[in-house]
Amino acid sequence: MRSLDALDLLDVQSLLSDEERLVQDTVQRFVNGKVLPIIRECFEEHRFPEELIPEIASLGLLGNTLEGYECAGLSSVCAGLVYQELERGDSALRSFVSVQSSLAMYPIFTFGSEAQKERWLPAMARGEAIGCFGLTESHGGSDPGNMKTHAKQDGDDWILNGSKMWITSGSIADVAVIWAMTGDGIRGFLVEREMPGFAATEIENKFSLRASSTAALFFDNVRVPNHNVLPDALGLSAPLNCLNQARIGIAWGPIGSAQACLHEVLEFTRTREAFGRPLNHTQTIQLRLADMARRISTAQLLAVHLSRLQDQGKLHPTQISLAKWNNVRMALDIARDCRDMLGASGISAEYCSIRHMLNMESIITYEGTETIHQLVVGKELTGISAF
Ligand code: TGC
Ligand code: FAD
Repeated sequence: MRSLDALDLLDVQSLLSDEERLVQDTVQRFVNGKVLPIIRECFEEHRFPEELIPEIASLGLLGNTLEGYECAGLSSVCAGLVYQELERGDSALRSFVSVQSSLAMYPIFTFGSEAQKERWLPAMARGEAIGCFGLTESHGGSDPGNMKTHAKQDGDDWILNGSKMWITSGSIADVAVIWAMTGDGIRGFLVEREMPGFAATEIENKFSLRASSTAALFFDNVRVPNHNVLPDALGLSAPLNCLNQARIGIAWGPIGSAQACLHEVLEFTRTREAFGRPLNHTQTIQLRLADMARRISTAQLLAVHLSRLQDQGKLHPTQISLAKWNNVRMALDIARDCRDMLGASGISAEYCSIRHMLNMESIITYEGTETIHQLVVGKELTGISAF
């Protein structure tokens, strides 16, 4: 009997088109050749590998699903496979591409004026301009409708005051998509790096996503011209719409992390001996490995189905919440279990499981915590908002 691929027991590969496999193979080669050799050092040094941006851009990964403006126009499944492969390397790479594509370029593409699109999108697709997305504030990210950052019109300009916290790519961004309360409701502002009164401070000493840049942003009477306001974004639904895009990527990415951990622990338990036999000869170890394969396989099927629905224009936000919750929980549990199965070695950065485990502690929190997504599903089932 033929043997199955341990990282794809249900042969999800067979559900992919030739184009989808080509995209996956291309990013897989990039991650193997350029990311894996340096990522441990980046994590230890608390450094985002900015030197990879030109190649990420040349592969067409920035603004990957957008049409025109030098973007690749990929399907949702292709984009998902991109995120899966990047996160197999490290969540920091997926985070960077996800923020640039879904949270900075997407709102400009969807809510921006033609002049804003022409100015920013081609440069962002080429990786020559970096973007970030500022929604969360320090007093609480789960309830963004309660934001304090505000903007007031002053002639042809807006005066922006407030702050944002935990902003991926915040300190390397040329343009920040900032969501602020106005007299009419929440609006999106394109705040440029050099605007007087705008400051970004890198958040140091993170134990998670150490290879990612995360910043606090401050706005002290920043004068933003009216032509930098996103004309078609009004209300909380605009940033939440962007989050839908990014959360689909997060349903895919952690599959890559979980596969990396399982791959590592399969090799370790094959060669590590205890009580006179390799670990993988014991029932408990096999049971744990089998459970990982079960959970990865169901997450893969879920992700493919979710993206096919999106490509058909049939995806509902609650379905995205269910998938983000399920797939991140899957990867966090698997990374923690792999860390344990590696014994003491598992606490060393020589093995990737602890890095993925620590990263997953951010992924389960950002883009809506696990609890928020559970409550979204609860609301769908009961009709009652229990936030
Ligand atoms: P609620 O009253 O339910 O809704 C307000 C308006 O928004 C609409 N809406 C949505 N629209 C699009 N997509 C969705 N998923 C939507 N959910 C709701 C809704 O229809 C309504 O529209 P309208 O026209 O009637 O005004 O809002 P609520 O205040 O009760 O909050 C709902 C809740 C809790 C689900 C929402 O606030 C939420 O998702 N909270 C979590 C916040 C979050 O995810 N923040 C992420 C920040 S960005 C980030 O983490 C990036 S990490 C990036 C990386 O490094 O990869
Ligand atoms: P809180 O909202 O204060 O929640 C604290 C706890 O309370 C959580 O366990 C939560 O689930 C729980 N809770 C909240 N409400 C309820 C309720 N009603 N019922 C029960 N429990 C509840 N944000 C951006 O805008 N842009 C970014 O680029 C970005 N990047 C990030 C990068 C990293 C590495 C991290 C860690 C975060 C990032 N975030 C970003 C912020 C992220 O979106 C928020 O951390 C997240 O939304 C949760 O907000 P909070 O941390 O303020 O937690």
